[in-house]
Amino acid sequence: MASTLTQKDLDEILTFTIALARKAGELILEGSKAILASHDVSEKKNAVDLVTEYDVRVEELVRGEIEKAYPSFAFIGEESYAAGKRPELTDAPTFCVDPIDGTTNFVHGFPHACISLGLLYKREPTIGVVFNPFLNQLYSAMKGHGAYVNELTRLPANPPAPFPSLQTALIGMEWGSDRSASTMGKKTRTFTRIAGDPAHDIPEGKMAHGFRSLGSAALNYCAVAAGQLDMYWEIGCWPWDVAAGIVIAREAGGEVFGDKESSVQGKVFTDDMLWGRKYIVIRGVADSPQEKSSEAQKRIVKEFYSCVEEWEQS
Ligand code: LIP
Repeated sequence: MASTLTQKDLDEILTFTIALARKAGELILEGSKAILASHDVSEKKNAVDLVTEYDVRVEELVRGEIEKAYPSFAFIGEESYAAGKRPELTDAPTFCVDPIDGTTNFVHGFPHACISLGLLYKREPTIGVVFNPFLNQLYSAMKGHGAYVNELTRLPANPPAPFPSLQTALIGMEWGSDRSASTMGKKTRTFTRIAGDPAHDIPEGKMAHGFRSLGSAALNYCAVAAGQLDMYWEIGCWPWDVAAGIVIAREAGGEVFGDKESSVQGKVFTDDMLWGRKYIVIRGVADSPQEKSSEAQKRIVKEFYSCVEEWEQS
């Protein structure tokens, strides 16, 4: 296949990727039964950065199918990266894959784990497919062509609500794998500012409606795309956690931003932020006579980042 993709090529790639996600889902379900019986779990960076043989087997399955169908495409995968592969990101079509996103959930039998298959084209997140086989929920999107759940329901499923402030927000937040005193202090102070009650001794508190910690970055993006979460922020994810979700969220009217400095300047996500490991995604917001959706999203991100103490992820 030529390195320049036509719309027909992209349509075929999306169909292939959806079928591949479902095939990988079968192995994930098989692996869940096996791991819940064997409890055979390994550690990567530390005791909360988990991996199983099925993370590796699913990635091998997916990589093999991609190499057969699209031998000229590049491949970035979580477990290949962990094994030392450091592919350079180029303009070439590149699959960016997390074979099991939400491995901790997978290990515990908590049914919020998925495969995340993103296609980067000219470094842009262009196709995204996220499949949770435990709940049979498949999210898919192509840049400029909308986002869907189970291929039929366009996202967001309901008209986007206004987003007056953080006070009305249900926010995806994760504890991640960096549990050092320094990082935990910044996380908990950030969480306290966002959830705290300004009328009860937390003067900068935003008293947000709440946090949800699903344990899967990709599924958090899908929840934002579906309008179930208002936003999701995390420091420490990798490109394979977010590549597919960025397409799905954006095609559902959402917007993605990067670190505090760029977000406060109103800069939306660009491909140079892909390896930045600091990401925040905001759901679509209804345009109003006073404020367009994009303006509301930038306003919310600035309000959010006014509460954040950032750290550099190891
Ligand atoms: C997970 C991410 C999640 C993060 C976890 C973990 P994995 O990816 O999706 O957002 O909080 O620490 O990194 O490791 O399950 O593929």
